[in-house]
Amino acid sequence: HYTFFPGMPRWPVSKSELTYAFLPGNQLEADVKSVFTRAFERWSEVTTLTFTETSSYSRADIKIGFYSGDHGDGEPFDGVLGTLAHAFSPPNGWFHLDGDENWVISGDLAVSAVDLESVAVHEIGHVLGLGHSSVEEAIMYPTISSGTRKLELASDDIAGIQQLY
Ligand code: TQI
Ligand code: ZN
Ligand code: ZN
Repeated sequence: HYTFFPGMPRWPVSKSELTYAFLPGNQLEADVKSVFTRAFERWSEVTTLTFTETSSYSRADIKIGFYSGDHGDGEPFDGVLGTLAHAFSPPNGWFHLDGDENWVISGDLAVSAVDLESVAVHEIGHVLGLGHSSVEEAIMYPTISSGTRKLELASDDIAGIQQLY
């Protein structure tokens, strides 16, 4: 079953049009950006929320960045595997990915490779206010079998997000 963060934080009702931006300096390829577009779409399809990329990092609601090791928020990344990414509860908007992972966009999930889109869909759930789910099929389940991709929201994820928004 789905959970929320303590106190059930969410983005304000007045803010259903959320913006996101990529950390200036990350210089992401178009195919990396389209992974995030698709990941956001999965959540906008089942809510009244919309997600639009903006070039203003400072004004964006959701701030996406790839970082290595200690990056100043008290939650350092740890190199290959271990922690892959983290996101903070609303209305913080920070969505950080471990730049040391062997991120895969499409194709072979070789040993130690991590599927970017699967992680993005999961972290967006956190950015929106979902905690972890006990349902194994759920995107918000806290672990994923290595070498697999999990992209489809489960009915549990949908019930959780529709309770919040
Ligand atoms: N990162 C953890 C996660 O996002 C960070 C975390 C641990 C966390 N406990 C939390 C975040 C409680 C919010 C609330 O879950 S992770 C997976 C999965 C991670 C793991 O790097 O371990 C995914 C990130 F599910 F595959 F194991 C994304 Cl999809
Ligand atoms: Zn961080
Ligand atoms: Zn998680």
